[in-house]
Amino acid sequence: MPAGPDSHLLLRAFVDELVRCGVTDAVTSPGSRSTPVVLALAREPGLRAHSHVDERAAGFFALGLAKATRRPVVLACTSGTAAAEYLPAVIEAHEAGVPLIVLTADRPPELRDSGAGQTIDQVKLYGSAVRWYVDFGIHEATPTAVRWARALGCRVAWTALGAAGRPGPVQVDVPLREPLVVAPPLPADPQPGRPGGAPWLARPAAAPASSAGTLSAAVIDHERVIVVAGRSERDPHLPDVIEAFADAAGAPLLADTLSRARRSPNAIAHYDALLRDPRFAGAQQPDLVLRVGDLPTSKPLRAWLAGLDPAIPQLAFDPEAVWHDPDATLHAALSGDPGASLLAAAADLAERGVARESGEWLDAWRAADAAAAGAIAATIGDDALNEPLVAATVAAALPAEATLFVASSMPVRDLETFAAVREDAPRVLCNRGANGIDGTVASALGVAASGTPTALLIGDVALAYDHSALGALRRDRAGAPLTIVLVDNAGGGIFDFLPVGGPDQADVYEEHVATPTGLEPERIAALYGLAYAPVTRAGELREALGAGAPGPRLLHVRTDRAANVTLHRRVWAAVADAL
Ligand SMILES: Cc1ncc(C[n+]2csc(CCOP(=O)(O)OP(=O)(O)O)c2C)c(N)n1
Repeated sequence: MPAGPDSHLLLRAFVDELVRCGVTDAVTSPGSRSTPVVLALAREPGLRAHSHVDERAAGFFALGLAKATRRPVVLACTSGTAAAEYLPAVIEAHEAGVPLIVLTADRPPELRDSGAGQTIDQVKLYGSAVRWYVDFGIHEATPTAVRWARALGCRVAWTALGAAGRPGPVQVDVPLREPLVVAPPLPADPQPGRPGGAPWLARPAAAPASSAGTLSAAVIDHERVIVVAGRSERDPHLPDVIEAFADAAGAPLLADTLSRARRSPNAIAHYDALLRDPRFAGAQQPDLVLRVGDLPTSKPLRAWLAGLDPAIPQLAFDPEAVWHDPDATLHAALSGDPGASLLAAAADLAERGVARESGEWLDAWRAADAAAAGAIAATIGDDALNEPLVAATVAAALPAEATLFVASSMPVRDLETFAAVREDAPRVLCNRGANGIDGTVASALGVAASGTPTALLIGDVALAYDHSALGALRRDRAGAPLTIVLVDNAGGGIFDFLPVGGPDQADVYEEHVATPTGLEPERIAALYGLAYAPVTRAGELREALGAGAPGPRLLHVRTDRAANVTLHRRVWAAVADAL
């Protein structure tokens, strides 16, 4: 009966192929059943193996690392509830299109449904949130079986990278029989990999499809084109191309910071505040809308797009058929690759002499954006920190080579509203697939583990939720280049904007909705060995963020929830006045 050495040989070949397909990182969690999987990963010279005690944190750490490196990251855990702890990260990866390879160690079939310890039904554990579920099975390590394991490794990697249409998570359930540990050395590989480090099964990239023809024809037929750019994390060249296209089309570019395109002369930074003004929103009607990436978070922007005359064509790139169209406004979901299509369309427009660089339409948006910027600056000030000023300062002060991870709730909204246009804007990442506040710290740690200096802008409830992920710092000999900027308004500040409170429900509201945590950030920092500093002035924050990337630290900004709502309302009024 196949057992210990067979599993090791097969897993070693499988992992070897993952590396040949470009995988560089794995995240393990402790257990005994998973030992053969963990050994195969940790002993593989081509992999960096990270360790997290808590599988929920491990999942989000891998997610952050996969976003930062744009490569699939492997997760490996033992059987039972350990595997279930990956679910939130798997869901986020599914929704956001992030490649993960989830290896769940399992009992062999004869130990299932028989009262054996730590055994649950792991078959298709993540339901429809994975691109593929596959059972590794238990095999004798014959040359044929090892060849199969090699091909499987490649299929798993290519599927995670989007071979089935869209990148995302893949689950490989790995049943293992005892003995789980075998004395080295292992027998020789019955089927070594292909020469030159090539994968067993290659998947040459196809030339990207283009929707350039549709696009340039649409632009030629319309004068008042608007480009809306939302979250897109995979193609590092996309912001350049969006910029070139908007320029050629003479189009204002409503660029969410998550698009990284808020940096060109066409970029309109303050669309959220501008579109809150009904006069402006009514007057500035486009005759063609083009969306690239996810739909931004801004409610006024979404409402404005939904409220446009249905005859106005709205197009969106959707090569992976995710159908982001909650208000059913789209006329066409373009199947071509956004980068290739926009580049070709911009060239086409230039060739036909359509290039519109500027004009009344774009100038009106630019003038309004400048007026909004002035009104915002005058209202939020530039010294004593408040929540909008924290977001604006972080966006302006981070070094260009840093990555900003931004938490859901007010941080992502404030960044969208208050970050200015910046030519060398740093990359911004956020868990916007399912908008959870869980796993934010672990995700940012994963980004930092890629080596990039990382700042995390986060609220106090989200920090309380996930600070245990920082435990990994105590075990990380290298020390993560992570700066946490904590906006501490003693509870979920976002709920103060919503009609969920009121004087009659104040007690229930505080206890069950706002949920101030009572945790002391200084103690959280001390627990995990982070440097700690309270920050009250924009200058201090700027200086701290600009100063390279020292070891992990927590910058603590205290704010007030009620004052924050008032300030936001004053900003919106000031912008409307300025227009
Ligand atoms: C896993 C999960 N649970 C609950 C929520 C609902 N939720 C959205 S925002 C929020 C409060 C966040 O508070 P905080 O992190 O302090 O940020 P602030 O609202 O103050 O900006 C909660 C609980 C969620 N998005 N995800």
